Amino acid sequence: MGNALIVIDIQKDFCPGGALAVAEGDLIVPQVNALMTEFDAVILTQDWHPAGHSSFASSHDGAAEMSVIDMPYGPQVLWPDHCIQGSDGASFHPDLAVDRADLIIRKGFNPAIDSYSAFFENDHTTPTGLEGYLKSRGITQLTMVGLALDFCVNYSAVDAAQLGFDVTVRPDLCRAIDFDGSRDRALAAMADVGVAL
Ligand code: VGL
Ligand code: ZN
Repeated sequence: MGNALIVIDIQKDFCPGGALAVAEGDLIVPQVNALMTEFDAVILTQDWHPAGHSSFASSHDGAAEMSVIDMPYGPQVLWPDHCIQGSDGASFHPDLAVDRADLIIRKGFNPAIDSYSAFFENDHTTPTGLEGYLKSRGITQLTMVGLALDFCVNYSAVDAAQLGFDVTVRPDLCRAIDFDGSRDRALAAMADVGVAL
């Protein structure tokens, strides 16, 4: 039985000055680095979209950023272009202790489906492989930190709890986009499935 720290999307584009900046996103980095020493495994996730990704408003004629459209897999917020594969904005925050990571898992590379969760794409069925990695290493306890609390952290934590992991989210080591009440809704959704906050 082991534990893992899952560090979600602490990338330049989600920090102040980035394409989809989360307020104060950079402030959590020193404490996240310090927390890494307390875990058997450290896993980083990296939002990693091809140019022209279907989650970008710019890929839909006339669509406004932050509007919501219906995709075959459900509603999808249309984001500014962000975390394009190989771009500077897709790289990790320069102070994040990347060398401590056992695994870096990339997500959102399927042009037609967004992937907030570290476990499944937004169709809720296509796996990323992270469940198998953790289970084959005997890891049962997960702590999650990072960006953004109301999107990728929320979806990852809910999926992990539903897969049977023992999940803790540290809201103090996360920051939210907080779009239209999404922060409060995310906290309620995580509590509902038994995520410790
Ligand atoms: C995220 C929106 C789009 C996140 C990623 O990391 O929370 N949010 N892509
Ligand atoms: Zn994204």
